[in-house]
Amino acid sequence: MNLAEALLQALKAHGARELFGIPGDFALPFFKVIEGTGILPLYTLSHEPGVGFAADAAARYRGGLGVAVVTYGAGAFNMVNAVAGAYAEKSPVVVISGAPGAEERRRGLLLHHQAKTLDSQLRVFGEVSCDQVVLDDAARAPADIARVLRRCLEDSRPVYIELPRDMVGAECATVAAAPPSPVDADAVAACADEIMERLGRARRPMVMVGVELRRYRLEDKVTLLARRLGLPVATSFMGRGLLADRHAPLIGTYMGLAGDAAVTEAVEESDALLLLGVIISDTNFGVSARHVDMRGAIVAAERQVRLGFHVYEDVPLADLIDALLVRAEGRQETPPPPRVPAPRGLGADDAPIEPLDIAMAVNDTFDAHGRMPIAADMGDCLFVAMDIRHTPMVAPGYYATMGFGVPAGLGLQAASGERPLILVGDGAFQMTGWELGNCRRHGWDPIVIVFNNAGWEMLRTFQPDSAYNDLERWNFAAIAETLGGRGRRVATRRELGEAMAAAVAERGRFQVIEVMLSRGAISPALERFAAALARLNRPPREA
Ligand code: S1T
Ligand code: MG
Repeated sequence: MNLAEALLQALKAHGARELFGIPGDFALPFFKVIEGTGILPLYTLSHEPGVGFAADAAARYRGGLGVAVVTYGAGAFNMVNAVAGAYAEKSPVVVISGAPGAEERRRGLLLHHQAKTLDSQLRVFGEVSCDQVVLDDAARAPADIARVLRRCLEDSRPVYIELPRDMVGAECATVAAAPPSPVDADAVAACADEIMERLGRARRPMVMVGVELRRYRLEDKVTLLARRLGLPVATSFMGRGLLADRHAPLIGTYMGLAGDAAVTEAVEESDALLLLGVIISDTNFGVSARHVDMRGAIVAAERQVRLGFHVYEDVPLADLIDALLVRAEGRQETPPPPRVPAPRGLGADDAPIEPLDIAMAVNDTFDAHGRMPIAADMGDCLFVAMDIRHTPMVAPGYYATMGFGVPAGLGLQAASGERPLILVGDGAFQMTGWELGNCRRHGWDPIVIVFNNAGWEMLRTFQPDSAYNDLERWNFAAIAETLGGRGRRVATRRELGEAMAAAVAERGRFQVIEVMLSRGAISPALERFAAALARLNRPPREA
């Protein structure tokens, strides 16, 4: 077997189910093997940021490997931002880049696509990945590949594989999966005992869940654990969409001053807040009404558990959850509380559309036709998503990059086979919305709601008096038609409801519903978020 086939077989054996990529001359030999062997299906897109976002979304949705394959230099550097977002938000993306061969490296010429040195790219990706390897030795390659793929899955972070083009055909042994990293069973037991003791004597214990639950496929187990322990559960802002489909005792999403007051009170007044797989970030905790006391919390993430002033190392979240389940064995499961109903019943009238109307239209559609997985971009569309019924969702809730939404929705459909709903602002659509032009050849048909408020509205909430936040009103509905989809511009609530029904009814073509919003119209959630930030960032009053 050659090295390229060994790598592809290893990716498949570790759970990868597709590749996203754009070829280039340094990667052509590898792409030829991809096409010739058919070991994994290849979806090419138009621009490498989209390749990275699609691979990231596939990884998040599956709780397993997403794979992005690009050429050296111009291709790989184009994708750094998407991989940085995957790193920040703990998404297990495998980046594979073609590269110059040994002979051409020695020739002493500056090579095309080269930046500062031939190793610059490896150094740059070292900053957005948890492990890296250059496959320049066929004898070492199987062990190197096994090592980085294990790290990718165990750390749930991107890894970087550089594949020199003269190594693709090198004879290579099959990749044997590396054994799981050692776990300190005694530490797991001691930690679980201490947590149970802490929860047992607390007045208001509760759980907050974050993205690691999806990454390590722990949603069912945590639902069972919360029910056995009788603990209410909130998701972090980034964890929105977690525990959807499950009968978890879910009380909502924590957004501090910007969120539901009852959820905020429950989280911030808890005297034993168990954080499972939550990223301790400013977007998850930055707008806390009262600073959440992390010292008093139990923070289980990144293969360690912090309790008060001490840390248990080498305690993977999955092992901890299993140990806690054993200790909660036999307890009477508490039924989930009644769900806070999401806003529904959009009026069929000629009133102009407000952002919250979009959530109502989506909830009505989900009620009538079933839920869809959601890919949301950065902007007010992400805040509107907080008022949409709980459903699996991928969004850049912490790293907060624009451009994620459309390619991520395509990655969702490739990975899940389900028709996704994409929420995207006009500014973000201008960045990567064009990837919709690839839907027809890949058989994708997402429904895309474009929030056209003719501006970078979220920035306007931070800096209202800047004119540069105004954008021209592009005609995204017309653009959709030219890209092979169906486009509808809607300005009233009646038109929005009708467009949603028509979009759901047509399969086989992507649907763009361009919602005309007035400048300055923002969702209640974004309004609260901006007000909270302003309040928290207000300079301390002079004494
Ligand atoms: N560039 C990229 C790649 N990501 C970003 N997050 C930004 C710039 C900064 C930024 C925001 S929100 C925002 C920008 C430019 C405006 C988004 O405009 P649009 O997509 O139309 O959505 P909406 O009008 O609903 O705001 C965040 C704060 O960093
Ligand atoms: Mg906008």
